[in-house]
Amino acid sequence: MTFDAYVEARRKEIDAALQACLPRSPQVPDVIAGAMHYSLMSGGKRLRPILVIASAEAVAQALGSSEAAARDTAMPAACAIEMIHSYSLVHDDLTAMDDDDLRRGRPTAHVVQGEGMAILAGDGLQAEAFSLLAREPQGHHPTLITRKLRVIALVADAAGAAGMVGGQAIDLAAVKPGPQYRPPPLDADGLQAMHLRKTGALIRASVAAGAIMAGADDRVFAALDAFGLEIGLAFQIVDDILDEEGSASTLGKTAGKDRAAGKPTYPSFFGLDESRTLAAGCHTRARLALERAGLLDSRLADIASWIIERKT
Ligand code: GRG
Repeated sequence: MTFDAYVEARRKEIDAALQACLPRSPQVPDVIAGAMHYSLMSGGKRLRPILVIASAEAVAQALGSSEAAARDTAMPAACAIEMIHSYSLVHDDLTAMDDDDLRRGRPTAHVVQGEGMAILAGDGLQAEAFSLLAREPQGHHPTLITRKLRVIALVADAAGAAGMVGGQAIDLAAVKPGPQYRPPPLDADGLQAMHLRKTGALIRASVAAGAIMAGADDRVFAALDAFGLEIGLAFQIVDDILDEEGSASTLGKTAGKDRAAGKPTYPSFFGLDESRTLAAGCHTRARLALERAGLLDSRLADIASWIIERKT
């Protein structure tokens, strides 16, 4: 199967699983079910859930176990992480944050539903994600329960103040400092730390969650976690580059916003050429990590190239 066909197949499975696990009326009021559906089912790349699944498949490959079974076991984590990602985009687009009116080529949630309902849709998606992680896959076997608990803690850390929320807070404080709080300007290390948290943490957690659900041993887990860290950082460096170079029609969101807002980004610190070199360095280290796990021939290697060569 070509890589494009692989991505298409996984996307279809993930979209079907997301559709099936979204809460609906009468379990939840129609109005919030619709708002959550609008943002979750709006055709994103599904990079993070594909990473969860590909990581689980890679571990199954290393263990000589069933890749199909690994996919099924990892699917709830894949859906939960996509729900958290979607919530973060809804909240990031709010006027109090990045103030954007275009996302995935469509009007943003608060433009369609109003600011308050968009906040609630994000809150609902986040809570639903953790409910799903706790519920699925069902079973009482201690190994399964241990893996699920590990994933819940890992995803909570990646999504919370130590991860995505923390990174977003650094970003927000740099662009819109509070009336009583003005942080010191970021240096290059601060920029990297912000990116590792804001975007990197959830991507890293995607790889780790798939590995845990598929039963990776400590050696393979450590290598995959190092891989996740590198591609998480690379993703945000490439995103910064695309924001400078892209157009709204290709990106599906407003282009050139970072520079206009005076945001700290890789191109604003290092210029475009050096930013590309830094992303390539992450790619090299990511591949070395895969090599350590004996997984250089897995789909994870293709996904790393996809991130680096991304045009939209
Ligand atoms: C609001 C707590 C909170 C966090 C927001 C990640 C983030 C933190 C905000 C997103 C801001 C942003 C656009 C960052 C650039 C990197 C990024 C996450 C891009 C969007 O991810 P893609 O390209 O989106 O995977 P799709 O639409 O394909 O899912």
